[in-house]
Amino acid sequence: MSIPVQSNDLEAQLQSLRQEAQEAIASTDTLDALEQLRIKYLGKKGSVSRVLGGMGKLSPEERPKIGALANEVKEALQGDLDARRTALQDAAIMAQIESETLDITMPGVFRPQGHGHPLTQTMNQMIDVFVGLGYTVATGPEMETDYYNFEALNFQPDHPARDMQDTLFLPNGNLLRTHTSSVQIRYMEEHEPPVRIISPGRCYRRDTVDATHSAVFHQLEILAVDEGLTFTDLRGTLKVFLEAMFGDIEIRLRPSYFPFTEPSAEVDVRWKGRWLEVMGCGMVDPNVLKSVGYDPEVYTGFAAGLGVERIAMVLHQIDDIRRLYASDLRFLRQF
Ligand code: 2NL
Repeated sequence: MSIPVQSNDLEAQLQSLRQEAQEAIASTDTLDALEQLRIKYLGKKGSVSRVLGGMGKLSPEERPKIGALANEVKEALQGDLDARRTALQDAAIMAQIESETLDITMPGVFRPQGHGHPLTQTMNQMIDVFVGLGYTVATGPEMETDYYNFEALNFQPDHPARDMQDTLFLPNGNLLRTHTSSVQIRYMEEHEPPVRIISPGRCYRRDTVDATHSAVFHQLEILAVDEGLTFTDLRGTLKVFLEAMFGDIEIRLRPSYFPFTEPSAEVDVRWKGRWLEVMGCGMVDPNVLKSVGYDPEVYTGFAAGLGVERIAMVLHQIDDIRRLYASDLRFLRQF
């Protein structure tokens, strides 16, 4: 017969266990170590369970007392573990906040603010005026066929612009577009009137470079096709456009010639006391309308074209076209 376990012994064991565990919990400073303590004291095979294992040897009267004490110790330790866990987690968050604090009073990294190139600015300004008038921006390829660059635009086979001296032809038989009219031909092929488009873009000519000529330059063309459009509509549209660009100025139209318009005119603006030629224009030649499948008995159209460099040079009093391509910041920063 085994000697009955004294309830005093178990009580003392539980009390000292509680004491020991509470000290251990209080001095733990990592969550991992805390978890190890939970396993050690409250786990299935932990210290408290081990003490309770001895209860079988107690007398029935003593069991409830020890059982109650064991539960009390368990709950107390669980409470201590929870409180300690919360404290450690809070401390970890505080440490993280502390280490990640952003000092918004620190001076930032200086990034110089750039701006558009004067050519781009001029181009955008012009596009804005026409978009405001309800025009759509059309773009197309810079490498073109003879058909889109010349034939559809009513250039005769022997027209001087088709000469190798004037146009950059490519080994594959194509060419670099000499104007953006080709874009408008492509657009008309795909759309029925009414047409209101502008075609801005880069063009190429076999020019010897000097103060006013560049082999690469930029054009903006304007095209409207509808029933009943007249030369008056053309003049009115150009007046609104040129006043938006140059301010309150007089304009003048002089007779001229283009293969793709009839009649044709050069447009001058009264600028700083002189007449300055700024663009060409005219009524779309019936042959051009026919080549895109429009009936010239039903529709009329007006068109105009200008060199963006020229407009930028007039507006900003730039004396040499080459300054626009030299990427000299001392020049570009002025705009
Ligand atoms: C200039 C003159 C002009 C056009 C361009 C055009 C386009 C089509 C049909 C008819 Cl699809 N005309 N464009 C018309 C007149 C003048 O440009 O001096 N450009 C720099």
